[in-house]
Amino acid sequence: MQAIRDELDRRAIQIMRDNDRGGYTIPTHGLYPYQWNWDSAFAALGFAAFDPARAWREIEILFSGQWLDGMVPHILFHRPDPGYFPGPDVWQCRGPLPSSGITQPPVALSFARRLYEAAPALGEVPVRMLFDPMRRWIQWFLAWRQDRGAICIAHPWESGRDNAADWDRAMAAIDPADVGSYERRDLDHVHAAMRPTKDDYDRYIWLVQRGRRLGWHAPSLAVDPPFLVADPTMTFTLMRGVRDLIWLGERLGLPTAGLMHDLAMLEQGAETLWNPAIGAYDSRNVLDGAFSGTLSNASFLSWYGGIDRPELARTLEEVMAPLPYGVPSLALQDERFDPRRYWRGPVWGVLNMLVGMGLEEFGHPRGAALRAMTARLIASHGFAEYFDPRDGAPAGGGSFTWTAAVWLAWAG
Ligand code: 9YW
Repeated sequence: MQAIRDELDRRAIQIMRDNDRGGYTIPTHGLYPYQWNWDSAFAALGFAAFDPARAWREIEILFSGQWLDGMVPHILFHRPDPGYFPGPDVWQCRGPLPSSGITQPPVALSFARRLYEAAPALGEVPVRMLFDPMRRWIQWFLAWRQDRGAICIAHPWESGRDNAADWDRAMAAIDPADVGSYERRDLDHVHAAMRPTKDDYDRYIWLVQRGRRLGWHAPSLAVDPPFLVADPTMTFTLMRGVRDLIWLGERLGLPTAGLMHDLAMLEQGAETLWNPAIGAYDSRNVLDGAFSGTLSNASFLSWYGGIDRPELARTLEEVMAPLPYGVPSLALQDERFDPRRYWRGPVWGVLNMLVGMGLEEFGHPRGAALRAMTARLIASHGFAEYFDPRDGAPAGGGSFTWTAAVWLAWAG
């Protein structure tokens, strides 16, 4: 048993090293050749297991792409690579580094606390340097992505759950007829049955074109937004991030004024995402007020955010009962369930980890069970991007950084 664990540790470390581009890590070779925001935060946790200084470097480079208004982009295009679409020429953003014009779930805020706790002497200088940039990112979310205290996405890519069923109705309201022609590159790397559809991509690109037209100027983008959905992923990861920043600030004597108020607002916002019809947290379309009626893996992030809710534990039991490897990105019972298509059914190590960590912190036995399931999944099926939730078959890209990181930081 120990020999198997050691071998998996070795392979995970090798994947992290192979995907290291000198201070930042790509998610996987080929399909995703740049630095992605939340992938990088997971990568930092993975590095922390064997190279803590390198872990901080990952977060520092991520924040070196922060915009003047506080946003930390979802992709940093450090070096041109024609293998990914849409690249920097399509986004046309003017941050300090070439980047996308949207953000991703701010797990980096919380993982910074974890890095610090693991090695306080090493972490003190980076935390002091990053504290103000982290606060400014939080303020950016509250200024430009907030509705009734819940945090919204202005593009499906922002949630990190690109083609989740949560966005179906909000996406259907967009008419992308004038999107023009473009060439997808993801289908050169992965079978179309595992990827978002053309209808999805037309709308993803149409939203990018709108952002570009408006110069990625936040106040202009906020006028008549064509897509705005309050999302449990964003709301709970930011809530957790604010809690962890308060903890760091108190520990190091850094200014936390205002953060308690932000936290209270996010807690109220989370209430607006509780959908009694499904007994879980749900996405809410800000433009028409309707819930999406979707039980996803993000529906169970409230423990990670710091909120325990007994009804939710019952719903989680029902969703996990028929499946061996954890929380699916869409419940098996949902008629839209599609076991290989990205965020419409597959199980993802990173989401298992966030849900599981939250449950463990509240002492729910399900947390340890989820950790064991994730370990079994990776041990039997490798370090894939994501997995079929029924039998664990690997899917999407291979040798994936965040799956390696989940093994090193939590499951293994
Ligand atoms: C895209 C890199 C990213 C992840 C997202 C995932 C996918 C595709 O891959 O996004 O083109 O941005 O949905 O969560 O960060 O692994």
